[in-house]
Amino acid sequence: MKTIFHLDMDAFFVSVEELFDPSLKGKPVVVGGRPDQRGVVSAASYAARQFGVHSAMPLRTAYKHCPQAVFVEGHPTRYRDYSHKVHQVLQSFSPVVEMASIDEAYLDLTGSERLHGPPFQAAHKLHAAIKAQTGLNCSIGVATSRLVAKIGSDQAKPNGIIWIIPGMESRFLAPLDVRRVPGIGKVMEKNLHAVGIRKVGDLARLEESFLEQRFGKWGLALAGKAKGLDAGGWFDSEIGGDEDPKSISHEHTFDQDTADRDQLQSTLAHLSEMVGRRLREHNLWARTVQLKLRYTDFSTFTRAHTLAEATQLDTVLMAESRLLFQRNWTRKPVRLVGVQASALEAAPGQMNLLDQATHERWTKALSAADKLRDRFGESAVSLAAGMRGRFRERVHESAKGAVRAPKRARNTRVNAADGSSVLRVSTGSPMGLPGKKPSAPDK
Ligand code: TTP
Ligand code: MG
Ligand code: MG
Repeated sequence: MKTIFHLDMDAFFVSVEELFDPSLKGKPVVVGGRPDQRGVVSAASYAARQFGVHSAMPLRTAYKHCPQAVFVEGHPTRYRDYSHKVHQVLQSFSPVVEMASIDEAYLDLTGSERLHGPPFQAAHKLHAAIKAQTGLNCSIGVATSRLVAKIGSDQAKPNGIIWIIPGMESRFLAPLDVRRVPGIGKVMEKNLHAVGIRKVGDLARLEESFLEQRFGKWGLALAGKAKGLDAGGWFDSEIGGDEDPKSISHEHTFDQDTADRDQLQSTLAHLSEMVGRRLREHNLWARTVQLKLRYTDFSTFTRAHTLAEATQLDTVLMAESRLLFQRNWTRKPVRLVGVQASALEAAPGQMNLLDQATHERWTKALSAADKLRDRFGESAVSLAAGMRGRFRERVHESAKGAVRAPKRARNTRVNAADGSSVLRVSTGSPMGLPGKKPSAPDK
């Protein structure tokens, strides 16, 4: 039997902002941008949540709900730094740690009783260590599966600990709304409601064969989940098993839809640059580059191209996304553009000698640029500098646990001051949280 911890930071972005500006404490605070901007809320303080404000809500709606809130643009580097700090505390606590997003992690503490004491005591120790070393509050769920631990930490919020004693999983889950189960989204919830299933207990009472017949493979996973098992998709794998992302993407939503070719192309250039930076950060090379265009009517077009050689160079990504754009843009106004790198490999592609020389020059130049960015911030250097596609970076994570990002600041979306752009690192896991592919980010 396993002992799994799920730890999630409380109101993470807001809490980090409070460390830098204690006057924010206790106030309704919204991180994500100005109230008149087109982007969405990244994080809301618990005080703001009382007015109905929540992550992923349009900023303008948040303002309607809570005009007295303090709106903060946000500081991506701070959130990454603190995520890193949290990760370090966790690593010093247990060798088996998996960051599942920028502010949450799973730990496998099976067999650690001699070191940390019984599970509840161990959780208290960890809770205190996080507070002491980061100044931040978190909540922890302890259970025999990841799924129940994750649901547990959610129930423990804010600043709490829940231990679901082995054997009590079903009793703990039964009274909860089905929506509390990771992997059950709005659509699934509706489908379940339609057949009279509202609580996890209702789900657990059903025959597996009924669920399978009705919802296919999904149904079987659901049956397992209702019993508190790590069933389906990403939950099946070991903690720390698959740390590499399956794709890396950045998106940008314009403040106003645009059909200006230069603006679109320079935005694409900048997005390519951001993707290249993440590839280098993760030591990955991409074989496939994908362009995404969303038009005014929300119709979304994606087209991918597979390269002869895997790359992590901004210049190659730029050229590819530009070509895809030139071939496919309908000239209608665009709401959102995105660049995604996938088919990720741990090594660069083979190159002929001529290419290799150019490649090496660029690799050197880019690594110098990355160092400058590490020191002076994302906007310090850009190939696309001077072009109209530049925008200030703002971190924004995608819908609740929707993606799983790799070792470092996984799972960040990046918004821009003049609209929003999105970085996603996803494992492309077909179902369930947190491996699920994120849905439309700018809805
Ligand atoms: P969450 O852990 O989902 O939320 P939270 O930490 O703000 O609050 P809670 O106490 O309920 O855990 O997300 C972590 C951070 O990720 C959050 O502070 C901001 C960011 N985020 C977004 O940018 N967009 C989103 O849609 C969500 C859900 C989170
Ligand atoms: Mg959190
Ligand atoms: Mg979280």
